[in-house]
Amino acid sequence: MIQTLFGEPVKPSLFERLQEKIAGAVEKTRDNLVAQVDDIFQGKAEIRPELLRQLESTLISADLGARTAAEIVGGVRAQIEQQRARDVATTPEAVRAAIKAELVRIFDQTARPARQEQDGGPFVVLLVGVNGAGKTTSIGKLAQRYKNEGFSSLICAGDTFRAAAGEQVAVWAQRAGVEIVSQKPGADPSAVLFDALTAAKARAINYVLVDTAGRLHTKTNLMQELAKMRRTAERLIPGAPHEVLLVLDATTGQNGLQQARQFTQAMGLTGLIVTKLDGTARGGIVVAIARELGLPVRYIGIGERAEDLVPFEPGGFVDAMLGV
Ligand SMILES: Nc1nc2c(ncn2[C@@H]2O[C@H](COP(=O)(O)OP(=O)(O)OP(=O)(O)O)[C@@H](O)[C@H]2O)c(=O)[nH]1
Ligand SMILES: [Mg+2]
Repeated sequence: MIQTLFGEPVKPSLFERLQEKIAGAVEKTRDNLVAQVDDIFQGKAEIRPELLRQLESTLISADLGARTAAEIVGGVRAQIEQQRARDVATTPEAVRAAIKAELVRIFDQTARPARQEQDGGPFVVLLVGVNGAGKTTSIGKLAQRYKNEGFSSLICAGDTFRAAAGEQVAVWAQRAGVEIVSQKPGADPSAVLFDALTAAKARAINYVLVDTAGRLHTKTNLMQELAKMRRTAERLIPGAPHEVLLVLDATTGQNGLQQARQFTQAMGLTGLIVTKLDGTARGGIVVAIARELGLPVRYIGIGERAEDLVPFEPGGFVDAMLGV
């Protein structure tokens, strides 16, 4: 915490508190990565090719993926060469700074503002993903976030498949104090969505948050069900769904990439929510996914409480991951 001249602690700003939370969540990734990077380069007068090969393996073990790791190492190599041309010795800190610059560049390439044109109707956010990824929890957290920001939202209980899903999302809705539209178990999710959008339009609600049942990306009929929900939204509200976010569990590592590809094909994803970054040493997956899919990460999940879904900010995330 920052101290003033007279020794009174200054309250950390919202940004600082957020940064602390993110740093706490990616601690394992950071400890692994930083220790290994320092180990590779510490006390080495010359950065020889085998050191860069070791760096590449380290990045791959943090789940950045082979292609992303190779790209980052390429960027680092170029920076080292530039320094050598200027007769500057390369320190482990400089290598870390070079890695950071590469990571931020990768995220910047995927940056894309959320669609805003709404024609006065609600902003519709659809969450999709495999079973247990964190969709329902993220819906609840988003409802709470929008509420805190002074927006109204309505939850569409679009998971009519899993028996307890409706109750689970209702608990979140109640906690956040937002409305929920649901039907009986087994109902057509598109029908629930139709009701939810009609209600939201009539009541001039700002956000409709649509929960969906978890599904394997390989199940064609279930992917078609999602496509139908998408068409329902399109028909009722111009420009909807404004966001189709794939919810990915960070702990599934590279497997998440394959899921993401299939969901992208079926659903025209606009972005990602990466959950369960707390307690995994595989935080690098966020970079790999953004890089491979060219999709922006909108939010990251760093715990199970309502406030544990935070907007993704590349610079802050990379700082937290590399401990700079
Ligand atoms: N630690 C941690 N747990 C999370 C996070 N997000 C979700 N969870 C937990 O993951 C579990 C599954 O979350 P759900 O939100 O039910 O997942 P879902 O995608 O809706 O699952 P299905 O509806 O079965 O497909 C719950 O126990 C959540 O509390 C996170 O960011 N961190
Ligand atoms: Mg769910």
